[in-house]
Amino acid sequence: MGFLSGKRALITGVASDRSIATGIAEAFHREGAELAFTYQNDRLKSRVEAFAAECGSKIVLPLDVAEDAQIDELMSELQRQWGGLDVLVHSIGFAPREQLAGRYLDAVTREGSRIAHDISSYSFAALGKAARPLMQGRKASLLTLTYLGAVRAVPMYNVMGAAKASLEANVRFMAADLGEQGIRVNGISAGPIKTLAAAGITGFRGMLSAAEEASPLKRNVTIEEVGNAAAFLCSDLASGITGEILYVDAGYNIMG
Ligand code: 0WD
Repeated sequence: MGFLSGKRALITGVASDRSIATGIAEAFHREGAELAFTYQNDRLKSRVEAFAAECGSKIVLPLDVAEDAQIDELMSELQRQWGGLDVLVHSIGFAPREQLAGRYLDAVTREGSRIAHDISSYSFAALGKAARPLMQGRKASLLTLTYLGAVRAVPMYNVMGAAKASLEANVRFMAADLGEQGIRVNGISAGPIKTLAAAGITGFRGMLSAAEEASPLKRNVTIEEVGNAAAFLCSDLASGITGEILYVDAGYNIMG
């Protein structure tokens, strides 16, 4: 019996077989969780449906986090099908491509900043607000994915750094808010991994090789490693941990 058996988990952010959310879903499935998935748009629908089937899941629902109505509809559907929710994984990030190149103050605009913060940070609070009634009376938890650019001025990460800093603050405020109901909220700060979202960051290959050279483990991390840490954080094994950002980055962040 896996350490997530009996847990019903919603996984957002599966966009390809390389997505971090894919690694998380695989670890959750292995540990016995029952899964539901969301897809951002019709282009991704059949891919997510095929992957959900591999995980023994039939619940695949649309979700564009920019749309409040879709968030409400998603939660109503989960309430109808499951009658509650134990785990929500937020693995969603976006900034317009031109924001993630060149110097910060040259690239950043009011609209670029608004979109990055809305999709990458506020959406976690929005999902937490909407999921709260479904999580009542369960040992529930929420998890998001963040990056070192939240706390360091990583070149080209630009406005996503500001959005991730806001997301990490959301982890703390949401944890403080939901703790009384026994709901935990955490983040994983993952090292660079080659995914679709990462491909949009200018100089991403440089980030990969820098992490490989300078991290204590002298390599990059995998979606399987992030998945395993996520499974732990969302399980009752982590019942004493909330409001935390756990680095899964081969130790890169500790190096001077
Ligand atoms: O190096 C990396 N890959 C790292 C990623 C290091 C540290 C953190 N992260 C974070 C990302 O910032 C993001 O928050 O992990 C999370 C997942 O990212 P990923 O797995 O690297 O990227 P990807 O496979 O592209 O999945 C992100 C998905 C989107 O994919 P595309 O490529 O189609 O934009 O987020 C989803 C979408 O499926 N997404 C949305 N979902 C719902 N509504 C929206 C939206 N409006 N926008 C993007």
